[in-house]
Amino acid sequence: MNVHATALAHAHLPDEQTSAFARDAIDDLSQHPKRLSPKYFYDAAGSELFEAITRLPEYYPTRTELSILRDRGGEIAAILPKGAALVEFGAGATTKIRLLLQHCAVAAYVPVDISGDFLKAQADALRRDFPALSVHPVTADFTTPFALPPAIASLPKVGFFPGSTLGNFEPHEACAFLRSARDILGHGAQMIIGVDLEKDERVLHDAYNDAAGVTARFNLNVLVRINRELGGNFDLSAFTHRAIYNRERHRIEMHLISKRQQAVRMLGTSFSFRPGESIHTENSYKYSLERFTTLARSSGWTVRESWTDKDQMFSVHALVASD
Ligand code: AVI
Repeated sequence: MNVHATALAHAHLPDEQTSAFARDAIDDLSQHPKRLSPKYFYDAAGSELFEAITRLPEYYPTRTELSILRDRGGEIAAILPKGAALVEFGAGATTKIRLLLQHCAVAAYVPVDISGDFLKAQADALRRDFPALSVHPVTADFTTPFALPPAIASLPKVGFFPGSTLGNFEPHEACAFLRSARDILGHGAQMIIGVDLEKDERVLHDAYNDAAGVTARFNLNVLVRINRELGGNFDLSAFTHRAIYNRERHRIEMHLISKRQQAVRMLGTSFSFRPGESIHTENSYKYSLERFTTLARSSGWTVRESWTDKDQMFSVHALVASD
């Protein structure tokens, strides 16, 4: 038995999701350099911390994207086909889609998310507020292929992917996601996507190292989850949050840095940390308009139109599937 199988055999894992988390955590902490996947930030506490991040004075992306959707929502909606089905990849709160819905004659809305309960609650609220809209939630991991509801088969499709979640993908993953979205949406599809832009390093640094320490708590939450869900014994006070801008790779990197020499146990496996050693927890890629256009083109999409705020902090693009 290899180290991972041994650890899993020792653990009494309640469900498939926990065992995937266990496998990934053990694999990733066995790498050099150590890492953990950002997808494990988002349990209930992590999702609340992320919501708190979006309200921080230093964290410009959410409010800037909202201001673009508010100011240019009419223009964006005007280029969408009438009677279309809007398919939102990774639907969270419905604040952003509402800014489009109020301007356009969309026939159907398909929010796609892994969290079925949350989706259902959001779908019910939308049905109440937009009685003419047919809402078809799909519970699925939107990064892997999934089937669209048969009810929207004959409608023109428009993808919606706000929030610069694309930036949390490695460039090859971003390309694979955009290709897969094109395959799912089909011939003639369009897509509205929010992408964070490259900018002054100080602004980026502050957005991911906020003075109130919310991003630090968000980052450390992955260790809280390992302790609670995988029986880990991480001492949270022995790790510190660090976010740096990697200029060559155009990305913010988030790390958890070990303050001292220490050993941590999880699922029967021990991991040792040197003082200053990092667990790399997240990348947030920032694009120039040119680099995003190139990425879109190489993923089967053409940029039809782009909107930015007046300070060019954030961008929203309308893409059309290339033939
Ligand atoms: C979800 N995602 C787009 C956020 C970002 O800015 O990359 C996640 C985040 N990480 C730290 N702060 C916010």
